[in-house]
Amino acid sequence: MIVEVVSIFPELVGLLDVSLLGKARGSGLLEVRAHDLRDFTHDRHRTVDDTPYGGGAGMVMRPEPWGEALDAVLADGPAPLVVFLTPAGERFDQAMARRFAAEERLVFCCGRYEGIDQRVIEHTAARARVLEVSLGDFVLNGGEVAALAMIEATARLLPGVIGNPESLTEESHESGLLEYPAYTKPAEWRGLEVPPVLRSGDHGAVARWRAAQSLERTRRVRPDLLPPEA
Ligand code: JDQ
Repeated sequence: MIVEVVSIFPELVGLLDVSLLGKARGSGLLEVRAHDLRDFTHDRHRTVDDTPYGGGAGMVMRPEPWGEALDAVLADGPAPLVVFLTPAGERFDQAMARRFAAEERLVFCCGRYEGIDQRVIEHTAARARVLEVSLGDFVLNGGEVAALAMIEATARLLPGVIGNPESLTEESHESGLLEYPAYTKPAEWRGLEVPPVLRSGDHGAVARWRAAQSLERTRRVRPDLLPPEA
């Protein structure tokens, strides 16, 4: 998979070099390329923003550098899915991560300030598959951190990136429920015991306990994930 990121902070993409993404990239399963939006400006100050039409606080990203950057990125390679990060987008979730993981090429467009002139999205949608996507219902200062989270969620689904395929299907959000609690040694720590069922050796009892814990936790903290009458 090829992932490209367009941003005024392309150095933030280097954070992906740690963790499992290091493995993914080292093995050639994933290639991440960062593009500096300012390389597509032509004025001495490498200006990317301007005041908003209609008034209001803050600045908006001008369309010309974005148009030129996307001309360059879209000029060659496989037809990508182009993702514009925005708090006003469709919410990212595990199902979307699965769809992203099935793509040959993804392009993440990371705005700053109050966002990108909407004509850039409209123009790009006329020549590529485009999504406007939000990481969640909170406001970041720009798209980069949201893009990094989505790239990490996507990359760990690529075949070969994680050694144990069971660890992907058994975890939170793949089952539709939250994960059951995890424990390791020692069996007693600071007066707190590991639940005895987990040390019983009864695999059926362990599976039932974990399923009950998942359901109880989901009801308590994320009832929105359950079917209406569950
Ligand atoms: C941008 C901004 C609009 C502040 C500029 C570009 N889930 C999520 N939260 N925030 C973002 C995504 C996000 C993505 C791209 C961004 C925020 N900003 C800052 C934009 C209103 C207020």
